[in-house]
Amino acid sequence: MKIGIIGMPQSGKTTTFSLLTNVKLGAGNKTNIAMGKIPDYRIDALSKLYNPKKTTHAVIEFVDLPGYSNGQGNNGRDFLGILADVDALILVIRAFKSDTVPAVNGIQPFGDFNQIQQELQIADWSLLETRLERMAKQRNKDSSVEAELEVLNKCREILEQDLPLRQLDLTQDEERLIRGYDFLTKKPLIVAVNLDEEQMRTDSYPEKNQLEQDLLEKNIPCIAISGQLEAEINELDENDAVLFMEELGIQEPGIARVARTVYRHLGLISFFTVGEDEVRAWTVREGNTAPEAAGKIHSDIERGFIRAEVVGYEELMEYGSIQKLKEKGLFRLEGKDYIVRDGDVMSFRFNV
Ligand SMILES: Nc1nc2c(ncn2[C@@H]2O[C@H](COP(=O)(O)OP(=O)(O)OP(=O)(O)O)[C@@H](O)[C@H]2O)c(=O)[nH]1
Ligand SMILES: [Mg+2]
Repeated sequence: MKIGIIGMPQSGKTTTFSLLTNVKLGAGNKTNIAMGKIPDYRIDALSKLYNPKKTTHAVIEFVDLPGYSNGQGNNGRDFLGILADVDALILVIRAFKSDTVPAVNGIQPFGDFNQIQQELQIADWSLLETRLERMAKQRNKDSSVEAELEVLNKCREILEQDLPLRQLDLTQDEERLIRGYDFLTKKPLIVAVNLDEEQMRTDSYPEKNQLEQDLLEKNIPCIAISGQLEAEINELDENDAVLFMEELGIQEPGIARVARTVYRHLGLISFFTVGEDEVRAWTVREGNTAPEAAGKIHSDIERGFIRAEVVGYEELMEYGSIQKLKEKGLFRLEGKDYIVRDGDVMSFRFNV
């Protein structure tokens, strides 16, 4: 799972990347890649319960990209090549005011959103046109391209209406036909608006209503963050951090919500393994079966899968131990067709 972080120059992409991945970087206009933890109160609570030697969160790979430069140079092949490869996009939009950090087009969050959206649509459009031209030549020789051509024409209609391809309802078969194209406006998108302290306190920034309304209509999650404040919060010890956040009227840094929203937006869920050595979160897709979950740990466990021992996170926290859950009849043995639920605490019986 790889997530690209994009946005206008000097919007706070690298700051966001550093917060997500805990990798310290100076400002700089280059591509950075690192793994970031997905914050989860459940893994923290399980870790307190078991006091293991090691606690391991679910992780996602984040890619910090250079900023758009109003179509000058940066949107070249390298840039688009990296973008084609990611599973989802975080778009960082600048709202913060600063005398020292220049904003290319002034502070206009909705305007910036529209511009980036346009750029992505244009990239998809040129990909589509190239493909359509090539297919027009193949057409009389090969009839199998007909179905694909039909879907591509649907895509063209959407782009011609100035809309992202995400808005297009396709059947599974149709999806399969165009999966290989890696259209940018088909990728799940999450918007992170980067606010300054005053905007955070007053819960307001320029063009807020327009932006939020538009994103709501497009079903795109919009999360307020504050790069600078959250970097400061990171430097504090836990008690001071809590006090500072209380004072700001927030329960947790926005960045934690960004990470979790990306995770959920991609249809990902966590199951846990617990013990004295390690408490660990594992990532599976919604709808995955118990053997598929076992396969995340080791392919041998998937191959030799016999049964999964399952308890729910909530029940485990309520009763405090798996032994108690056995006594209460809340301990389950599940077979190979079992669909994993978010928060399942599992161990596997297998033979190899
Ligand atoms: N005042 C203020 N400054 C910020 C905030 N977030 C980031 N900055 C500053 O803005 C500058 C740019 O931040 P970066 O995170 O490097 O932005 P970027 O989008 O990665 O920039 P490029 O990669 O050059 O396009 C840095 O000097 C940051 O310290 C914020 O919330 N408030
Ligand atoms: Mg940067």
